[in-house]
Amino acid sequence: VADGATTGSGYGVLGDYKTLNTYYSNGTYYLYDVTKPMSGVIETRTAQSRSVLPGNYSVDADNKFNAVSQGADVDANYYAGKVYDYYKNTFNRNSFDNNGATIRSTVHYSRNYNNAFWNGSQMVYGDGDGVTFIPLSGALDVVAHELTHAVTERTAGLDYVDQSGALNESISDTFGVFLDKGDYLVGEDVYTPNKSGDALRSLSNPPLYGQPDNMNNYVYTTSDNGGVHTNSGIPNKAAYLTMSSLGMSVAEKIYYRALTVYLNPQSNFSDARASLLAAAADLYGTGSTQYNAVASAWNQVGVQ
Ligand code: ASN
Ligand code: ZN
Ligand code: CA
Ligand code: CA
Repeated sequence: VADGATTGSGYGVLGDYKTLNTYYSNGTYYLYDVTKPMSGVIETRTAQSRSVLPGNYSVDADNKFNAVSQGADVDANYYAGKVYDYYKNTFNRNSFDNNGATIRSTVHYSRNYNNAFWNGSQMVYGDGDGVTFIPLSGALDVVAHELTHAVTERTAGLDYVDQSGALNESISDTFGVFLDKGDYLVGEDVYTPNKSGDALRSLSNPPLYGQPDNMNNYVYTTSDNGGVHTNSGIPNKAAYLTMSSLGMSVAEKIYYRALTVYLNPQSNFSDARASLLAAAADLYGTGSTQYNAVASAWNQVGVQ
């Protein structure tokens, strides 16, 4: 049989069945999606519980990725494809670099690793310890969060420290919500498997998970690059207020234009307000209801 694109199947982290774009070569099937209109591919590898990147290709002998241990591999590739499709279909953005770059993920990173990250070249996912997290690629909003770090890096380039870093985090959470429509929570699908209803963060109610939702409560700290995962609650609340007031399809247009046209590496919260207002003015006009909703959202979190 010739090498080439095939269709396989598998089960995700949560046990959900899905069809997969796979690739056949030399008697082996790969989580390697060549079906997108990009020059690169969407591929997934496994670190096999070690910390060496990028690791070995995720493979299967019969194109049925149905072992429980393959759930992380399946979802990393499937959800990376969903995020690619979202940016392409919504903004005509072709991969994180807008030039069709390969989207690579490595799963089963380290042991009991309760995190995921973009390392400047690829996404990396732990399996979690089974108490705080299950394998983190099992959540579309987490995958969207990590891949959006790559988009931010290639566009606004927000420095990962202090207010610009908190904006960087907030942009990733916000696009996670745009992609995983239906809730304002981040990480709920993979967080604390023994406790339902909770999440890593909430955009509608940041204080529920220890984040400020107003400048009055901004946290000054030297840990976490100046509290980037804490102070992101302030722009996250502004994003929630914008989304709930204008709807997702208007809000995502404003956010994407601000990210790609107006924000820069040194942007602070006040600059984010101005960038979103400039984007809203371009799209809908100064003083439009959309423009005024952005201004109101940032007023409510204490950013002028
Ligand atoms: N999961 C974290 C994030 O994407 C990892 C990190 O701190 N960079 O923000
Ligand atoms: Zn992040
Ligand atoms: Ca969510
Ligand atoms: Ca939970």
